[in-house]
Amino acid sequence: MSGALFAADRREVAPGAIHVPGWLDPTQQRMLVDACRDWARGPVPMRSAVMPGGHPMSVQTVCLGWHWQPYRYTRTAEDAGGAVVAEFPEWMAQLGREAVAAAYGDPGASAKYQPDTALINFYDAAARMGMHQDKDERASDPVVSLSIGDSCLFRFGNPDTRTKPYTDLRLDSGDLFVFGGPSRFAYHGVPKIYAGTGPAESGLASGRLNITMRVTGLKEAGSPR
Ligand code: MD3
Ligand code: FE
Repeated sequence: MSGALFAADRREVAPGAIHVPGWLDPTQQRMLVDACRDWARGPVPMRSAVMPGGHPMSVQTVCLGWHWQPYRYTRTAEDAGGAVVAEFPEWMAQLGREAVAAAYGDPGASAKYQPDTALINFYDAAARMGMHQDKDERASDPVVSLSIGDSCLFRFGNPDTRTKPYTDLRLDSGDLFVFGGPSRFAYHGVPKIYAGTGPAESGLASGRLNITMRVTGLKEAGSPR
């Protein structure tokens, strides 16, 4: 329920890492699925980003505001047809502020949260994401994560090593996770998708969608954005 401040059933998994199960209602989930389906078609089509070693990721990604490829952000998608990436919509920034409010219950932190990019990841039943840190951004503002569709095993680690200690938890359709403070640069990954567990009412027939909003801290000179 995105209108509420300081969600009642929030869980602090680690300092600054807050899980809010069932935060998005079914109507919001369906609206986001519909919007992501449009963005996946273009102007930059959803694709599997290719790692520097030449291996494509099993996850498929489309971006808003800034185009991410391992390991940098640009305005145009040189690795995916060359178009200028779709605008990061103000309604999504507002949803991000509501998410920060639900997680931290801090109106100040919520009001000043101005995400300028979203990475939209689609996982089929076989897709995985290995343990990694998100450090291509030039800002340390929180990352807001929204999960829709099939449930997954989410592995939340620590900022120092790719290995243990970590906390394994299940993320379900509608769940919110906010990663800020000391958790912003923690290692994390998605070792498994639980195929066929998503609710039909999300509008996603199969697979898992994850939307992460971020503050890049980037701005090119003379840009109107
Ligand atoms: C913790 N995505 O896009 S979301 C990613 O489910 C990514 O698609 C996963 O990791 C997914 O980079 C995990 C949870 C998440 C996202 C960003 C984080 C956790 C994070 C950044 C810092 C710490
Ligand atoms: Fe990540």
